[in-house]
Amino acid sequence: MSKKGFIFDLDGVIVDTAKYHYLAWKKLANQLGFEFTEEQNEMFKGVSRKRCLEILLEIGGVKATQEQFDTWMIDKNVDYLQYIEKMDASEILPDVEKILNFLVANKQPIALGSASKNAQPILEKVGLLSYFNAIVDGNSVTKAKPDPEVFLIAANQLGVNPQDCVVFEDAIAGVEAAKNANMMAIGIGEKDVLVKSDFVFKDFTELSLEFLEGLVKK
Ligand code: B16
Ligand code: MG
Repeated sequence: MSKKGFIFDLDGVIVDTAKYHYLAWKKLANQLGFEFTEEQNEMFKGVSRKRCLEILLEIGGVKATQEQFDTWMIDKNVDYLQYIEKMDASEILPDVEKILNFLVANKQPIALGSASKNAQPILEKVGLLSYFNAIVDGNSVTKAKPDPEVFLIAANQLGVNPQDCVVFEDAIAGVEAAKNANMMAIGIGEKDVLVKSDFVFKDFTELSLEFLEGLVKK
């Protein structure tokens, strides 16, 4: 089998932390005196914490000083971390381990490519950290998805050419980032949302090992 690089987004691909991000953002919105809906939270997927707060304040029509902005970023994260603290392996999305085990068994390098600054502790909590040969997260990038930076750094750390990398993503901006990096993008989610993906699967239960084997051999 040839050597490919497999790069996984975290939130929405490996674990569903969007619900915890939502609760933490909603709490902040309520404290500032406005509502924040689950529908609005969709816009936050794959988006950096800083950009999320900017959008949240736009939704609420709230103007912030730099000091308030920085404080609210910290408040939201402190609240979010309380949810993360309670995470365990039961929160791994269906069949993620099946895919990771197959890749390890076939000696395929694996990287994480996430916007989250909390990626490492989350992987530790759910017990998946040891699968990853490289971790590129919100602490190591300067440009947010759809910029390809996060995935290009991951390919570089794996020692694999970008065109030989396969990215699993649940966010539109993430799929765009993968395509901007000249990589194959596999959308995890809805076909009519992740339209720029090369392939889309609702979740990993729909992605067969035969399909994966085909990608490795390509
Ligand atoms: P943090 P991903 C993204 O992770 C989330 O989808 C997004 O909602 C969140 O705002 C972002 O991480 C930053 O997370 O506040 O933990 O640094 O989907 O790129 O794995
Ligand atoms: Mg995501």
